[in-house]
Amino acid sequence: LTLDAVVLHQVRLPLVSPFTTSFGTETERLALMLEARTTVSVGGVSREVTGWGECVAQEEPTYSSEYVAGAQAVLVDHLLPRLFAAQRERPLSAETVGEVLAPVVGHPMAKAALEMALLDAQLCAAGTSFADYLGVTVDRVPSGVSVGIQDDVPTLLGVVQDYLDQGYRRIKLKIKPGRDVEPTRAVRERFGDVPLQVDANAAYTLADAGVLRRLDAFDLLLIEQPLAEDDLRQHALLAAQLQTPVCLDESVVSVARAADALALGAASIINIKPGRVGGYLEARRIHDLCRASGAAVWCGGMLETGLGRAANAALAGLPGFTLTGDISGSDRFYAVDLTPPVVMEDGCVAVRREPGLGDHPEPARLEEFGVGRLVVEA
Ligand code: OSB
Ligand code: MG
Repeated sequence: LTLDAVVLHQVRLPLVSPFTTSFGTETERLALMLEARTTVSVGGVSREVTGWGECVAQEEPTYSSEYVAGAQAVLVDHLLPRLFAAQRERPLSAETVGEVLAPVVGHPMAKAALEMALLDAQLCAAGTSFADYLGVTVDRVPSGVSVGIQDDVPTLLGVVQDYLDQGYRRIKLKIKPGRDVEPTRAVRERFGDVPLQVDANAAYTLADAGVLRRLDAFDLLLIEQPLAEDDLRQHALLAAQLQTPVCLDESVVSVARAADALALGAASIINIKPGRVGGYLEARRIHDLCRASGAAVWCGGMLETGLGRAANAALAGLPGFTLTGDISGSDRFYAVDLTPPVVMEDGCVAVRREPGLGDHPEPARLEEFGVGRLVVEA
């Protein structure tokens, strides 16, 4: 495949309701969408094929060190020039993008978006769906929902009730210090044995072990990322003090870090987010490692549009994804999406079988929500 140009589209999508985590409240998502214009030769015939990637960096560097403007800068100044130079030596493929970009340290979300766009182009050219590429055989995956921190407990109970009425199969509550034991207790008492887990987004320290131990009373599936991203050893110490299984999100940025986390006992479960680990291919490697090690994984989300959401649903069809993922419909975040919406039905999201990773953004939607557009030619 030859990369002829990449168009970086920035869009601002309003959220249907504010989303609050321990690191802040979002009312809209600034999304960076990559349009890769490529030339692919299939059976000796050259064709122009467009592939799309979604960068899951957020506007501010609060979930991780990446952020939209930084991701755009590293793409334009460092990643794209490396791909353009590499393809003068030999053809590019999604499977070799990782190697070409490896000399640039960090920036997994920016790298992931580029790999995704090339993989999408490759699969569209071949007429292959991402699910078929992965060897996924299931036709749908169970759908869990991540519930932001609410103003008060009655509001939280109303929001959870609404998601359960819609059919979501698992509830994840965002927590932070002071908004942890009581909201979790209230949801457990009101909704009985609903599958329930919590996500702290790194808001605690080991000194908070006493509070976190109180969550053991609520029979949670897991507690996600209680401590800071770098605190692998501290997570191991904490896990030894909790009955609730510890799951890592922010800490796991590669298959190597996943192996470290499992070996240290820092986590028994891993939340796999393709953007955080540098792409869908590294995500699959983490899945394979965990499956071989007997550690459960599930697919996380980053408020993706229908494009990234569909790709996540396909990934979550791999057999090691034994826990319900944050694969709610994209309509749970966006009243109007860039793509036709990904929908939850009967508690599941369908695995897409059309060519590529997901439906491409509609030009009219890009126009409507666009706040910036930059063309970078080879
Ligand atoms: O920690 O899983 C997280 C969204 C943004 C940043 C971090 C997280 C989340 C979510 C959203 O929980 C899950 C989703 O996209 O459905
Ligand atoms: Mg998380």
